Amino acid sequence: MDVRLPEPDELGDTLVLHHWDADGVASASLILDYLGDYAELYVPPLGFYWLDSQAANEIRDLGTFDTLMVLDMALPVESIERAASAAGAGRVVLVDHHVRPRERYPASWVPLVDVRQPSASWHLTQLLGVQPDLRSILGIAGDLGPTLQSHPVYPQVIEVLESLGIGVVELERLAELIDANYRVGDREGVRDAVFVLSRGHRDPRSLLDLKKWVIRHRSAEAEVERVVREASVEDFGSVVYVEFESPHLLISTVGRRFAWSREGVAVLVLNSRWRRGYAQVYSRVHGLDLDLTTLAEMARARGYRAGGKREAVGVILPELEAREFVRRALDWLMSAAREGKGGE
Ligand SMILES: [Mn+2]
Repeated sequence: MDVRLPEPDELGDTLVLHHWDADGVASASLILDYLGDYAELYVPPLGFYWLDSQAANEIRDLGTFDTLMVLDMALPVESIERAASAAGAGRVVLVDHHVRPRERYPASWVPLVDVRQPSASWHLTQLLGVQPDLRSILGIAGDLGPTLQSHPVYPQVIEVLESLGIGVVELERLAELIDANYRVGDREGVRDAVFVLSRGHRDPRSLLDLKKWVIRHRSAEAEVERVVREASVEDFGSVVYVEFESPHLLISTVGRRFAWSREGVAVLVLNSRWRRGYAQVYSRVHGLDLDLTTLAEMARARGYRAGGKREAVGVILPELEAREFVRRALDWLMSAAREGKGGE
């Protein structure tokens, strides 16, 4: 396939819709270098992997664009169509590294999707043909987390770090500081982080001391501690059920904490009151051979948004239907864990 990133004058006025995490923020900052004044940024409602009519209205309010560019987000095709139509954009460009369900894109779209890339920021650096900088590797650190050092791209990350005079620990800390904006639910903060990075990426040390990020990060961590302390926990042996309430995006952090605290366990977590009438459900196995994608299918069959992989899945569903779904999910997990290989 011979698809390339169109030149700025081919793209024209471009609305850049980007993911809220460190990779999305870093990628948005990189594209600003390329598009300059032709770009406007849009951060979708945090934590929702689809666009509703409210999002479409927000996009409409931003004006009219020639191109919609979607960075680092595998939104459903209908959501992207909805955004493009709200923006009046005739062209759609996808820059991404997520695995997507088998779907066909309209012929006018430019899908620059490469699932072998460690991050959208690294992918974009190559598409732009520029020297990798802090932003190129920030997305990698954010997305790969603790697996960064065993990834084939690691030597190239080190090279960039050496040129900047910082180490891996500082890079990981910086990705965490950027992520703190979305974790506390600060959408403006996510958008602002793009500009902060654009101004400060040559001086990473100054970013590490940025007070607003440090404070948000501390409050995100404090909320995880509170939730872990106050959650109601039911221990069924190989299945653990955890329930709490928080407006923060932290369910996967909490789920990992519980899952990694013992061997051979399936954890089911419910955030019973999240945002806008929605609850979140998250499940993760650790040292237990269970395929959780079945849970995601159960959720989708009920019309809920769900995604994930074999070892971890997430579901967003109406608050009022959450307990009923959780009961069914627990039933399934218990019988699957009993039949599974957990008892060896
Ligand atoms: Mn990414």
